[in-house]
Amino acid sequence: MKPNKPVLTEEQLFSRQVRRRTIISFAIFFLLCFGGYKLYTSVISSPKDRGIPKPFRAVLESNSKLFARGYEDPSLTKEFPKSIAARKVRVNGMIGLRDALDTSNYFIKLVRYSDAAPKPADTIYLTVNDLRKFPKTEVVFNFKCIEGWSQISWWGGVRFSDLAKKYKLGTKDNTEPDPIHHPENMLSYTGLQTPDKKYYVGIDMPSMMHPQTIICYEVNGRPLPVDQGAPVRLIIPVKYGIKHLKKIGTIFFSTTQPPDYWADRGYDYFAGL
Ligand SMILES: Nc1nc2c(c(=O)[nH]1)N[C@H]1C(S)=C(S)[C@@H](COP(=O)(O)O)O[C@H]1N2
Ligand SMILES: [Mo]
Repeated sequence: MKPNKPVLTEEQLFSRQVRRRTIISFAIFFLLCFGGYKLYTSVISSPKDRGIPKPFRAVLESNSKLFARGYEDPSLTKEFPKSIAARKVRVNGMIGLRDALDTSNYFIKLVRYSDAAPKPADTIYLTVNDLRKFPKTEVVFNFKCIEGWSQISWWGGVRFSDLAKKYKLGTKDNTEPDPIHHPENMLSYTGLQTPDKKYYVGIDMPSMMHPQTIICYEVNGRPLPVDQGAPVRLIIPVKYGIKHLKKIGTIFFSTTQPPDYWADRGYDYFAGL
């Protein structure tokens, strides 16, 4: 008869298990150390590419690609895809929108600058159809109201700077504006008013000439509704909502700050973002 295998006590079983696990842990630890060491030596001794080991060069290059793609012109307001623009665009502020206007027979008045006006300043009258003849510029940006809400919305119209070039606006001598080469010839401000003059804003000329500033006749690809400023409004993404005057009646130019509805009531004149 064979002797029975000795029966292990619970304590013996437990310490055997601990021993086994300790050995496995150490084995994994040494394997990882060895792997790390191998990786290190293989990277260090790998062929070089312009002075540094190839794997380092690869990481460097993928980083630089990432940052090249992420670069954005800091003078432009961030834009978004149309697909995420709000379908129902929020309406806020109805000052100057009350009187019914015949939008089919609507003219924006562009008043040319004339200092101290010995002769009356000349005025250009534009219809929405005139504006539609210019290249359309669209902007999808986060519209921010000073009251604390914001919304990504999509607007279309004509760049104010395109109008200014065509009609020679915004300069002291009524020649074509060239803010980069002849900043001294630029007037300092543009003023805008609703047809009833109840809402009015003043805009510094650099913001007015900004490439994302548009004389806007569309929202979500359709003509502006009345409460959004039909037939034309200002969209000026570098400013808070208070400056985006709805229902433009008159646009004029000045060396001094034009009156501004919310600045008159204690808000910052520039309301920049
Ligand atoms: N004519 C006119 N334009 C206006 C206002 C206004 O009361 N009257 N409110 C301003 C303010 S405070 C904001 S936030 C925006 C709102 O534009 P929305 O109604 O298209 O959202 O319009 C601005 N333009
Ligand atoms: Mo606002």
